[in-house]
Amino acid sequence: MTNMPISADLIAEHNAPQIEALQEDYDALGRKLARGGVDIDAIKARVAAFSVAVPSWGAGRGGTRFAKFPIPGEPTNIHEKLEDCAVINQLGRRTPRVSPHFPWDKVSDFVALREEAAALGLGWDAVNSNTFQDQPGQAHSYANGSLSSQDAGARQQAVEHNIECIEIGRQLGSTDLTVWVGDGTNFPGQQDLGRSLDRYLDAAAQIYAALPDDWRMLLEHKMFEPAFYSTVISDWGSSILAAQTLGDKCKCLVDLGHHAPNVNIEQIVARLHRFGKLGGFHFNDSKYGDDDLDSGSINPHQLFLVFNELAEAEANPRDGFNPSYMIDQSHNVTDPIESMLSSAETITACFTKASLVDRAALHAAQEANDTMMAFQALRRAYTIDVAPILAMARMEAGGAIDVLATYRASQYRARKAQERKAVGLGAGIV
Ligand code: LRH
Ligand code: MN
Ligand code: MN
Repeated sequence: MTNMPISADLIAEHNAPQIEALQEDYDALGRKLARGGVDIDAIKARVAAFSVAVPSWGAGRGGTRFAKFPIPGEPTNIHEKLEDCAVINQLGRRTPRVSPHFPWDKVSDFVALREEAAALGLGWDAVNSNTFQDQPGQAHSYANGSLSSQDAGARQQAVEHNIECIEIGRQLGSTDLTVWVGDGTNFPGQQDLGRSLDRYLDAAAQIYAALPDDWRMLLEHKMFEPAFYSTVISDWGSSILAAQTLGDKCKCLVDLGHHAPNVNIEQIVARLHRFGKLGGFHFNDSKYGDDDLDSGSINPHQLFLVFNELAEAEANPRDGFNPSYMIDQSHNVTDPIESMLSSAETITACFTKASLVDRAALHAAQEANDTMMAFQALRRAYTIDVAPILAMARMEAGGAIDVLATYRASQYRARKAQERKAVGLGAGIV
């Protein structure tokens, strides 16, 4: 790959003075892990094989419904977003796929876009449909819902959009369609709670029928927003019932921010897996609602516990356990590249710590009802600083030991500020 946005020489130059210290830290951690019977190189190999997708929309500054504060050099189209995603993957090495959102990503030639991404070392993850906004010139409004709307025309339009997303995904090389609808109500009595779900299921079945054999349909639940009284697919219960109704290729996607505060998300993960319906994740963190804060910035322990359930699930697979991982954050006050570099590192750290849990000790303590030792089995892994494993895996794959320092030294954003046109002001997450 010749036209990569960050020069390999710059990365190597920044790594050089840090390699000796990294090797020392790696060896010291290796000796500590070996005392517990763990081979650090085997863990590093797991890390090297781990990946999480980045969303195309995450490359831009998010903003809130009150305001958006763009930064100079922010990407203005899917091509510039891809370039930024390539930077994240070049430096961090854990994010080789991009998840697109339609019609937010304006594209004229999908085959050419696939090639453009491949030339940047990127592939494509789940395609996200959008029936929660009206687009200019659209025949039917989603003001009263999309897949669950009383308006048969709006439902049909939403079905057709999703089928079009599948067709786009086929051209890009994706195999998952993620469906999140904002459908719901703001007033008691506004819609019949049962019949709106019936309509959703009928419409979703038409999308399901259009799925290629090797594709999955991922249903993303969300408790509230934009609807504030009831939401059609509000929780994992509605999601798993819908997925079971639709068929084997339909699975549930867990966005960490889409639950009530303090909900036990790791238990939801275990439940979905138990019934073969765990399809994927949108990683982010939250303090109050769907805040879309950076992964692990508020509650990294919860993220670790989620990965602990995933490690259990991996050891006890059901129905082709293969969850898709994606970051879904809104970067309002940081450079999105820096946030996603940092988040990918946090997510990978939690994955790594979960890999270090002594499962035999955990299970033995659970069997003996030894609560404290069961907890300690988790705690021992959680408190290990896995940074040297992550950095070594990155460096060996051509990435940066210190991703943020190397990114800043590259002056990438400043260079883009010279080349790219300015983003307009305004509200909204697009
Ligand atoms: C909804 C959501 C969903 C959308 C994205 C932009 O809150 O999490 O995944 O597609 O935000
Ligand atoms: Mn999401
Ligand atoms: Mn969300």
